[in-house]
Amino acid sequence: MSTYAIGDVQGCYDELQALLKCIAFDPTQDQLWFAGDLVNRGPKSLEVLRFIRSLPNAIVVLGNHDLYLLLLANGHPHKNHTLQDVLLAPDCQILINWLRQQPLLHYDARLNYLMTHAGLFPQWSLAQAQSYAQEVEAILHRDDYLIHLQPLLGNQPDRWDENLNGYDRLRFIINAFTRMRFCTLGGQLDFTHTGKIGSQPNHLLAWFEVPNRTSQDIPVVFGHWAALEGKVHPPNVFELDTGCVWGGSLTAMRLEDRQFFSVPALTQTIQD
Ligand SMILES: [Mn+2]
Repeated sequence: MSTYAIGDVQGCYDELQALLKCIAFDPTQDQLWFAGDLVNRGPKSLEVLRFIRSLPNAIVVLGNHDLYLLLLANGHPHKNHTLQDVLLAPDCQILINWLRQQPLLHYDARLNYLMTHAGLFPQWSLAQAQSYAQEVEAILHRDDYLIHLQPLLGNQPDRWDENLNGYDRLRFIINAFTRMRFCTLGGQLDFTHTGKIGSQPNHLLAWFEVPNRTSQDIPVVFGHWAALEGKVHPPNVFELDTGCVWGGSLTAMRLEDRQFFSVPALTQTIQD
């Protein structure tokens, strides 16, 4: 039995199937972890959702595009999406209700890996991160989650304070888990810079480069930051988004031995 963590699929269903063939995936033996952003920008989000939901034991954490789909499905406009097939599908609500039950964070104590979409906020311990993720998950699981969804999106506050409350608190938690890339030494999140390390202004660091990160001893698998091209490997930091939807590749990491597997993008899949 092997456990494979897979980066941002973003509707690249054909590449996902090619990747599973490449790793000789056996659904009765192996487990797949998905680092979020299952959908959007690519051509086959509907097929991706149906397939991953059908797997017996897949682990999924939510990414920012997955959260946008929850909003879209409930009538909120979002520009430049490729999610029309999901929205028009007869099983749209089934898929949406499955998606919103997925966590922001997954930690496997046996394997000792943490997975989130964007990473682990430098100031948080594992226990804090787990507890904060659960605060947001509890909202998404509520029958009335819809009325809370829209107020949860935005860029502020960009500094963590344990005393934050209400939507401000939940919004920071969501951003840390699903949108974080660069931040300051003091942990102020930046949502402007999305490029490679070195492309940012001097006062910003990749979240995993902040000195003395609280949880630097915990291996983290994450996606979201395609510009890193999966090439950045400080200790315990494993970025899996290799930009399939941008014409790059789709990558899986076998957690047991840290071996990587990639398949190239089959076509230029970007649609505006
Ligand atoms: Mn993302």
